[in-house]
Amino acid sequence: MDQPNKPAANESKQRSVGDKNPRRRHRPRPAPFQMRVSTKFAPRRSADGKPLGCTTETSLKPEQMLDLFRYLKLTRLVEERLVNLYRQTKVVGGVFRSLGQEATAVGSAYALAPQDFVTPLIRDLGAVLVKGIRPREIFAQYMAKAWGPSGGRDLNIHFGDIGKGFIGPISHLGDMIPVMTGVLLAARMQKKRTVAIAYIGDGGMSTGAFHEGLNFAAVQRLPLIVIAEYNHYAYSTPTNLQTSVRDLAEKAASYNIPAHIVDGNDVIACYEVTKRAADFARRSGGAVLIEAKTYRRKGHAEHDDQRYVPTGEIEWWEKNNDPVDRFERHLLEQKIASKDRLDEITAAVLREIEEDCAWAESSPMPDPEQAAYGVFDNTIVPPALRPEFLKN
Ligand SMILES: Cc1ncc(C[n+]2csc(CCOP(=O)(O)OP(=O)(O)O)c2C)c(N)n1
Ligand SMILES: [Mg+2]
Repeated sequence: MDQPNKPAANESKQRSVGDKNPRRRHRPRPAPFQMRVSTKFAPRRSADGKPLGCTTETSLKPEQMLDLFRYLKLTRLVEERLVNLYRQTKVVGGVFRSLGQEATAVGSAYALAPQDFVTPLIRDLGAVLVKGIRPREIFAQYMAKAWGPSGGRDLNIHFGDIGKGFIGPISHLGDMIPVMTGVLLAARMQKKRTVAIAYIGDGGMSTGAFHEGLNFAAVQRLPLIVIAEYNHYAYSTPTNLQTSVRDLAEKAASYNIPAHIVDGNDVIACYEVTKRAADFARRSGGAVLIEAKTYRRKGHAEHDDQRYVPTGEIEWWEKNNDPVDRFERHLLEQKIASKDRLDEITAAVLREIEEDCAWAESSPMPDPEQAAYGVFDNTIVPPALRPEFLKN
């Protein structure tokens, strides 16, 4: 029988001699340091020079895979339409493309449950769409229209929808990591089993806010999944001038959290890795870092002519490692869908874009007076329509 005051045999061995502090006796010892980076779904070279496909190891059902295909196409084609609108000078501000890296945002966000949260960055439109935001909202937002989700107050994906689990990002890179950490702490206090993804670029990972946020999430064992997008550039700075680590996943060691390296252009691999991370996080395992290896085929925004990129690099990725081509090839080769079925999905996506873009274009621009509303809580403070001293 257990004797209440007698420590278990292994416990007494661990305790240092003369440790009289009863609180210290029961504190679990931190696990010894070990690198925990899984490379199970990391990029692989294609066997005998065959074009790359996707991983066949998946729990996804055929209908879910077609759903993923729809989201990939939707992301790419919504962005293509945004570029058209930009060239017609209808967009206010810049257009930021995720061309070539759509699978990272789509596959990862698809692995979450509806009650889970994401906070995407400019190159994660796919995650916004997976969270249920309609293309019409994106078009209206980019054109700063009155019917857009921020009513013309802000641009691109700088808006949110708490009900759909989408926390709008602010521009300051890295800052959404502590914000999402706070969201998860609040969820824990409310006894909710929410998991969240915060996306970050290779450049954004070098900020202080990133470190502070992830450190706190790790110490508190919060269910935060950080998806680090290794897309080779931050503006014009190549990643090797941005950080001295070879793999961004190595940074997990400083927080003693597990990490994965995933092929960010394989949508199934992105789903599988995030699903595993989400299950781990939800089981109270704590924070996880996922590094997605991908490539930014467009410049920072539409204005950027990419003159700093070595000749042939973009073309290589376009020809050999396009996430949409890879998935389409996979679906056909694995006989998950026929070419006709995929073409039908694409045609439906194009119809939706057509309809939603027309709706957004028909929206008026915001009424200037509206700028004064929603700055403070107008149930307490009236809108500051005109400062008193300007009234005469
Ligand atoms: C703290 C901070 N510093 C600088 C910027 C300006 N800025 C906006 S995007 C960007 C590059 C981001 O690169 P990366 O994090 O790799 O993301 P990517 O654009 O490649 O998706 C910079 C420097 C910013 N928004 N916030
Ligand atoms: Mg980058």
